[in-house]
Amino acid sequence: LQMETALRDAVESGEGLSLHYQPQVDPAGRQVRAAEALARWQHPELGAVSPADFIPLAERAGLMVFLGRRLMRMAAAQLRAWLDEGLTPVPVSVNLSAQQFWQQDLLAEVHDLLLDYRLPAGLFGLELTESILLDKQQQAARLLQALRELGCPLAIDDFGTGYSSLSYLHALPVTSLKIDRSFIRQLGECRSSSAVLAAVTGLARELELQVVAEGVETPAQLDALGRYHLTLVQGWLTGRPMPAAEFAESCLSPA
Ligand code: G
Ligand code: G
Ligand code: MN
Ligand code: NA
Repeated sequence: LQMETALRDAVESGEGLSLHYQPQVDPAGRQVRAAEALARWQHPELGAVSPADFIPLAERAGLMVFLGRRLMRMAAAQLRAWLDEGLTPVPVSVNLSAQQFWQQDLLAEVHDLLLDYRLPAGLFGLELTESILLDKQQQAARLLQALRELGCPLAIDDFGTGYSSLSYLHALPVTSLKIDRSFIRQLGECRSSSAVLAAVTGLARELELQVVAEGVETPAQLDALGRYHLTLVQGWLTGRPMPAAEFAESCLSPA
């Protein structure tokens, strides 16, 4: 309960909350093409709390919509700051939880944020898990369509772990699939992982979707991924999540 009170304070004041940025690089050139924004929270006494703990806590405490709004605005403000500094930012994607996706005014929220920070919508992406989209598929598809019409890139996160019926994919207007890191981890150990990678990358090509491989940790994994048609790779090997200043320094170039 103390944790919840502290989180409530953080959501209200913004204090202790930040975003780290993890590069997504093209598998050949190693050029940074995009980034995922990941929430960080520094508790006043406990120190760093993992998002794997405070995001579910925010959901249980009914704080997720407010927290998510703050995090989306932090990402937008950061993109605006980079543009104002004369840098060429890459598209940044923010994770959305189920509560955020199904809130009444997500579309208005994103629309307003793009105007407030004068951002090209192509820079502001969203990531959703399969499980969010499988629930109420038609409503989900309509909302995604409206977000696409704004121009935001949309990714399905942790792809392959849900109750994936591949047939629903063509009905969802997303721009990319992020293959769950469990498949990358098992590559070379488990034949079905390579079968999943081949199937997902093949399907993505047919549907003209981008594919991102998550959780690439070793040169051997990167090497093994070379035979699939991937758009981007993301993982500790090619870049850890890092504070904004460090990301700008090592990954962004002047306009
Ligand atoms: O950064 P890390 O890998 O520890 O993140 C753990 C989990 O928290 C991941 O599932 C990630 O998607 C989620 N997460 C991180 N940042 C955010 C955020 O800003 N919003 C939401 N809803 N989830 C996030
Ligand atoms: O659920 P989601 O895919 O949004 O979670 C992203 C999480 O994955 C972040 O918390 C990030 O810190 C973590 N992550 C990023 N790269 C790697 C990696 O190479 N290996 C592992 N194990 N985790 C990673
Ligand atoms: Mn994600
Ligand atoms: Na993921």
